[in-house]
Amino acid sequence: MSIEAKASVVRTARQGRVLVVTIDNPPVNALGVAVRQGLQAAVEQAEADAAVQAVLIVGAGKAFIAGADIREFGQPAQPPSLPEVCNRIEACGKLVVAAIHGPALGGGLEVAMAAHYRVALPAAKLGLPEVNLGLLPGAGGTQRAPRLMGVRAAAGLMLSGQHLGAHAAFDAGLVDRVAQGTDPVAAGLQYAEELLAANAPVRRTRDIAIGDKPAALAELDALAAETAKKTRGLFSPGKIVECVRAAVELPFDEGLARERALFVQCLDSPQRQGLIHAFFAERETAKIPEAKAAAPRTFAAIAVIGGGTMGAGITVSALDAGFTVTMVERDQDSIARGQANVEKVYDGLIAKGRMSQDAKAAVMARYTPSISYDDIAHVDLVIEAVFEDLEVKKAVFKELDRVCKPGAVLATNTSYLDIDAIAAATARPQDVIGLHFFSPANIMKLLEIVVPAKVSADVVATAFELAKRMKKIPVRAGVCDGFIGNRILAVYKQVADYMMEDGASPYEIDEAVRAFGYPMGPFQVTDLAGGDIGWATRKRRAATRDPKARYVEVADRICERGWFGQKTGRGFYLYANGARTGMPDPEVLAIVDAERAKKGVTPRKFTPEEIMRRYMAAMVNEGAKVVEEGIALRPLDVDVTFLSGYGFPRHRGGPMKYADMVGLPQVLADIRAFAQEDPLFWKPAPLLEKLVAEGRNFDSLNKAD
Ligand code: 3H9
Repeated sequence: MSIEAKASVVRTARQGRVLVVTIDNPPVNALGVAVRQGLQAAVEQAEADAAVQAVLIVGAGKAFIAGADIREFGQPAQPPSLPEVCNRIEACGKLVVAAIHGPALGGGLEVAMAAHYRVALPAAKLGLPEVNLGLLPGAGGTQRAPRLMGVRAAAGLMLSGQHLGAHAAFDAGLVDRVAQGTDPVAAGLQYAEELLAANAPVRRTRDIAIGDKPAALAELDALAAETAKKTRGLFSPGKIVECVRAAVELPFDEGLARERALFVQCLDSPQRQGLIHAFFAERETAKIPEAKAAAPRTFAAIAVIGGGTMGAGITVSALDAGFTVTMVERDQDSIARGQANVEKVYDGLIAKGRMSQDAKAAVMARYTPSISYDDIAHVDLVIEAVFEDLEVKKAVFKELDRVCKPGAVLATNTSYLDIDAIAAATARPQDVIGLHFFSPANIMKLLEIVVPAKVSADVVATAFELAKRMKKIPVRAGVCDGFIGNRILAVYKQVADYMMEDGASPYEIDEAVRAFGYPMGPFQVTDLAGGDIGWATRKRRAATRDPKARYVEVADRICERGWFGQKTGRGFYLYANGARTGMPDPEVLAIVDAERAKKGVTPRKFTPEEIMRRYMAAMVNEGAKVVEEGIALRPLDVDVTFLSGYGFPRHRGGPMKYADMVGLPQVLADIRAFAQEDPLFWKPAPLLEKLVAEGRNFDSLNKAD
């Protein structure tokens, strides 16, 4: 790093008797090595200059400091370390004030807590979100936060990763004052001058005593148990509680040493790798070729065709993002149901005290029900969410083509149908795109943006802009049966079926998948979604299925009995008296046994590890095919699809990152071994073979331009 670069990321300027230290390291003032060096040098400068009586630390741009530079983790450490910098700030013999006007997160808040006084402006956001990255606050945060805000509140802040606004931070004891305005230099200088005028002492957080230690320790015991239960399988939350315990039990410096040791353990954990991969991957998915090639079209008025569960969820998403929405249904009864579906969401919020009647009325004022396509001639963007049938959708698009103004974006929410064929039903295929929302659409973060052959770049850019306004995580996908997510799902679901027929019970499979970190196993998901949906798809595909391909009939036998899962009280599990958690069903096991007998299968045992090896190998292999065919732009797009739409455990980073961590040679060896039993199903993806031959991993493709 050159001297000029070091100088530019941390600037100092004396204003009267206050040395203003400005961190200017776009985009978020992360604490990279140059910033750490600059901060330390600024403190030395202040100590050495007799004209300086106080130091003011501020951030340039929108943030105070967003934390350590996450990109440096896993790289060789470069001095000074952030804990050293924080200690140096705290030890300063002159008053140090931090003025916070934006995000002060992780290491950023740790810098602020090492300062002697803190003032927050209205847009400040304070938090210790390291837990979301598999880490703990490692620059004194676990020792200083309990001293400033109390043991319970500090542990809560670190375990939740939540951000506090200026007033909440003041109430919590994290800041000393809330100032008005947006200029941290003005607010900070005013505060520093007042402190100097009042002869305020240098006040070090490390010197604050933690009161009532026995009570605090008892609270921590309870919290440790609760955390172990709630964050099942996660490494850093337990370590955070240990650090807070050290803050109570040990002198400050010993507490810091304990924090350091546990921080390094977190840093070295695979969970840290997985979670940081997820953080960056979610930001990368929006970087697509079309966004560079074209600007989004302007849009404000949206139409949603269909008022079922999906249409209503999309409508709520659009209303929440501030758009006007016209919902179109085929008749009065259907539109009444559609409107009721929308209102039900808001009424639920009102019942929970999270929305007022007035707020609901204000949102619903932007909603217009209609039973005529002619009412949407003015809209800028249409999202079709009708029955999943190609002919039905084509008919809708013919109507849209007839009524919509030129330049309107026409989107379909299909989850697997051929969007090129839908686009061909119109005279304007350049305006037609896929927007695959996930149910419930107002809650689920994933939005697969499916790009058909003839769509123009500005329509793709518009879809990404819509995702941003709706606070969704967009992933660009190509057209194929099931796009990225459902295509891969179909394959690993098949493997689950094979294992069931070969000897593992559905309950053992679900348990192994949950132990891996999923909230639910595949058979539980089937019961939740409704077995009839998959059954209909299987019947539809029966004619085109390869007669040589293995086909497991257990699910069909279950559906034939009318057992469609939770909604019918019975599926793979039994749901007695409307229970939402199912119980294993001996009759299902008998059906599985009968199918095995029919096929002449002698059941064998599967360990949870064997189950997951097959499950993941199938997922990764199909993921590699999806990347190779250009259905997903990069492996990270597959990762984000599964993290935000399919419950893949975030700390494992997504299926492709997981494969990288296991090692691609291992995954390929597994696939080749399984291929001995069923070569038709287990065909190694050529991309996987190529990467292994070249000694590369999937991540090397994420970095390629
Ligand atoms: C830590 O502090 C550990 C310490 O306790 C101990 C150390 C010893 N580093 O999100 P955005 C990039 S751990 C590097 O789109 P927004 C981001 O990738 C850290 N880069 O903007 C993106 O880059 P690009 C604890 C970072 O306005 C760009 O900045 N802190 C970092 O929606 C804009 O980001 C956190 O976990 C970083 N720390 O949201 C906070 N942060 O343009 C993490 C962001 O190339 N950050 N980038 O895609 C955030 O929560 C949000 O970024 C923030 C802004 C709220 C700040």
